[in-house]
Amino acid sequence: PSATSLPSVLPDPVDHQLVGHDGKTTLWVVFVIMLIASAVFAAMSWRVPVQKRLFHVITTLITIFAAISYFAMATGHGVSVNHITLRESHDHVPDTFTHIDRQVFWARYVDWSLTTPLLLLDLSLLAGLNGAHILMAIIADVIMILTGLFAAFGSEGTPQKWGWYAIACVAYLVVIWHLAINGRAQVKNKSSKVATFFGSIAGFTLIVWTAYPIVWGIADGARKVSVDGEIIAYAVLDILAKPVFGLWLLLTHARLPETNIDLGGFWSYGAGGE
Ligand code: RET
Repeated sequence: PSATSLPSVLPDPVDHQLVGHDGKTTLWVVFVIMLIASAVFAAMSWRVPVQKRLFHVITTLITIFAAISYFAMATGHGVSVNHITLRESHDHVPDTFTHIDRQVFWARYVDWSLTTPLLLLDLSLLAGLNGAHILMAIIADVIMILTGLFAAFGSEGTPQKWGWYAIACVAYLVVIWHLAINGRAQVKNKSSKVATFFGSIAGFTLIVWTAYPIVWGIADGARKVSVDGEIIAYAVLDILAKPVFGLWLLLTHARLPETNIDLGGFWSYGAGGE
């Protein structure tokens, strides 16, 4: 064979971007943190009658889902490899190809599609949003997570990846709209202490949540960060968004009786009167 045909005989180079030791350790550590947080939140609910446990139930479920998802990822489940082909054109020789095989932990998106609606429910109930606005915020949120999952597996060099990402960002703006605009307007009907608390915890949520699409863009999108770096970044955000958020919410709920909501009906059915 002539020298020019050699490149096509050699296999294209493949860059394997996989989880390493630090990533694995981080996944296990966060699993344990989520487990402890779930136990603490469940224990905090024992001191209140069942009718008043809605925030406890929602918040404990959030960390339980996260613990399950982190167990999956730490043991090597809930992960797939995204095969990316990068084509390089040259002037006088045939195009060459580089391949990247990067792990995508899809278990995250399963976690987020269940936990972010529950986090929104916590905030919506605190603000006193009506059912219609809660439903729209949650549906926009689920669209955001699922289109984000499609973006994570989108092909390079087609509108797939960044197209899905853009759609997810629009859905995120709808979520923010419901939380920041409608939530803030609605919470004014509650006591000023509740309004102040909602302002703080919703502001915290907005900052933490907005870091997710930024991490995604740098790590998954542009692949400027290793898989381990991505795991560590999401670990920090997940701890802020779930255990820290939950502890703040439940501790404040315990000392601010104005945050109680009258659920009645199904929630208290058969639980006995006052
Ligand atoms: C993605 C990528 C596509 C664009 C956008 C995203 C937003 C994700 C968010 C995730 C929040 C997760 C939380 C987890 C709890 O622990 C899917 C990353 C907008 C906002 C709060």
